[in-house]
Amino acid sequence: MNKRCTLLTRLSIRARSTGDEENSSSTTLDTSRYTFFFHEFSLSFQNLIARVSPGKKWLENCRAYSVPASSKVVRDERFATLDDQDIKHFSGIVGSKGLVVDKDELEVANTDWMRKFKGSAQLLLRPQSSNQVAEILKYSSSRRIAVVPQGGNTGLVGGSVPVFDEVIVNLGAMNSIISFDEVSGILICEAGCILETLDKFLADKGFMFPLDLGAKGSCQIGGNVSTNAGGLRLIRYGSLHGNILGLEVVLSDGTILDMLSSLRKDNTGYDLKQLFIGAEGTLGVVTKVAVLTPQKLPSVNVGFLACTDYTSCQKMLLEARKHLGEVLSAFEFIDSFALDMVLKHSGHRHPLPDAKEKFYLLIETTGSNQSHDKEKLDNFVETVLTQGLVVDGTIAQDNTQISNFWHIREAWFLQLPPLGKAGAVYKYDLSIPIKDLYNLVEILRERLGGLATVVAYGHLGDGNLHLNISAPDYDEKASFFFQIEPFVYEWTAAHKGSVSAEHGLGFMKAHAIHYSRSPETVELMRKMKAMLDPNGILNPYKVIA
Ligand code: FAD
Ligand code: 2HG
Ligand code: ZN
Repeated sequence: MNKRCTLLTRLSIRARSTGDEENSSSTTLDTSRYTFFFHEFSLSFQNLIARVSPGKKWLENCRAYSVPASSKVVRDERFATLDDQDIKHFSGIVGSKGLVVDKDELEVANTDWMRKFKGSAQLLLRPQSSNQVAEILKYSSSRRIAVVPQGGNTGLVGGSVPVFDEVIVNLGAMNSIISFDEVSGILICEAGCILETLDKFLADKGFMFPLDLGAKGSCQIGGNVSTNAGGLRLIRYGSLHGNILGLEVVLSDGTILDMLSSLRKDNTGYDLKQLFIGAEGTLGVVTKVAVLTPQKLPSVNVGFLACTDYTSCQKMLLEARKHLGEVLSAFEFIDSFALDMVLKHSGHRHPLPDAKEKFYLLIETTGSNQSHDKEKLDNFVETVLTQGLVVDGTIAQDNTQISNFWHIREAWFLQLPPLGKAGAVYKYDLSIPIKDLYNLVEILRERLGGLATVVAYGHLGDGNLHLNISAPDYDEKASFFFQIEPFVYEWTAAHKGSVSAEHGLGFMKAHAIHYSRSPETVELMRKMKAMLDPNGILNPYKVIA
C-alpha cells in the first residue's frame, strides 16, 4: 500500500511539476546512452580502446585477461602458414594502407571485446572494395589461407578474432552509404558502416535503423547481419531476417554474389541471402546491405517499474501488450542482483530508492503523439499498480532520465570487465520459454553458492535471458566452472530453449550447437558449409566446429 502511494505520488508530482506535458517530456530518443562509455565519440573499437586505456596499459590488460582460444582446439594443419610471397600478394590487392602488420594494432584486432579470446594473426587486411575482398578470398582459397571476417569486434562469443594465425579481414574501410530512398525507407550501404553512423544519417531524414544495441558506436552493419543481432527493440521492429532486403556477399572462391535486392516482395526461388544472416562469417563475407528502415517517431517514454516476483513480470508482459500494443518498443528486465552490482560500480542512483524488490522492468513506448503516448503509459502504470503487479515505479521526465534508466539496464560494466570492477564475467545468452526463464537463474545461484555472483537481465519481451556469472577471473579449470557448464546448456535444451538467442555461437559455443539443433540439421549445415567454402578457409573452428 505504501509503495503504491510512492508511485502515485511520483506520478502526480510529475504531473504537477511539469504542467505542460507536451513540453516537459522527451520527444527524441537520446542515443548517447548507448555509447556513453565512448564519451560522446562514435569510435571504432581500436580508437575506443586507445581512449579509455591508452597504449601499453591496455595491452597489459589484454594479456592479463585473455585466454588463447587455441588451448582448446588444434590448428588445422591443412591451412597454409603465411609467407613473404603471400604478404606481397595481399599488399598488391589492398595497397599499403590496407595492410597492417603493426604489432600493437594486431594485438587489439586479435583480442575480443570481452578480452577472453585471443588469436595470433600476423596480418590484418582492410579492403576498400568488394573486388578487393573477392581478390583476397580467391587467393586465400587457392593457397588455403584461413581468414576471419571482422567488423567492429564487439561480438561476445569469440567469433570475430582468430583462433590461431588466421588472417583478419576487417571491413571497416568499406563504409560508404550507397543510397537512401525516402519513399520506401530503403537504405543501401557497405558492410563496414558503423550502426550509429547509419542511425544518425537516417535520423536527419526522419528515419531510424530498426536495430539498436549497446555497441552501436562500434559495431558494423556487416557484423550485425552476420550475427543476426537482436538488440533492444526486436519486440517492435522484428529481426534482421525480416528487415534485411538484400545482400552482396563474397564467397570463399572470390565469387561476388549480387543479392542486393531492394524489393519488399521478391519470391524468385530460394531466398539465399537468409543463409548469410547469422552465419557469423563462416559462409561468405558480407560486403553490401539493403535494409528497410522505419520512420523515426518523436515521442519516447520510459518507465522503470519494480515487481516483487517473476510471475508478476510475466503478467506485466501480457498487460503491456494489451494496453500499450502499438506503441510498445522495449520490454527489458534486470534483477536486483544485477541492479545492485551496476549501482555499486557505476555511480548511478537507484531510480526507485525505496524499492527493495527482486525484479525491475524497463518499459519503453515510441509513438507519434507525446501527450497521448504519455497518458497511455501513465494509465498503464496505474492499472498494473492497482492490480498489484507492480509495487513501485517511475516514468522518466526527460532525456537524461531516459538515458540513466537505459544505462542501468545495459549493465554496461559487465561488458567491459577489465575496465570495471567486477572481475571476469561468464556470459550466457539464452532463449528460454518465458515461463521457465528465471528458474535457471535461481537454480544456478543455488549450485554456485558463494563461489560466484549470478546476475540476470535481458530482453524479457523476446524470451531472451542474459545470464552473467561474475567471478574474479576466467578459469575454465576452476571447480565452480564445472557447476556451470555443461549444466546451463543441458538445462536450456531440456526446457526447449536455445543456447544462442542473439549473440551467435562463435568460438565459445561451437561445441554446444547440438544442444539446440538436431544431428540431421547440423549435418545439413556442414554440407552447406562444404559446398560454399570447400577449403574451409572462412572463420574456421567457429559455429559448427
Ligand atoms: P564482429 O564482432 O566484428 O563480428 C561478429 C561475427 O560476425 C564474427 O563471427 C565475424 O567473423 C562476423 N563478421 C563480422 N563482419 C562480417 C562481414 N562483413 N561478413 C561476414 N562476417 C562478418 N548483440 C545483440 O544481438 N544484441 C545486443 O543487445 C547486444 N548488445 C551489445 C552490447 C555491448 C556493449 C557489446 C560489446 C556487444 C553487444 N552485442 C549485442 C554483441 C555484438 O555487438 C553484436 O553481435 C554485433 O552484431 C557484432 O557486430 P560487429 O561489427 O562488432 O561484429
Ligand atoms: C544486451 O542486451 C547485450 O545488453 C549484452 O546483448 C548482453 O551483457 C550481456 O550479456
Ligand atoms: Zn541482448
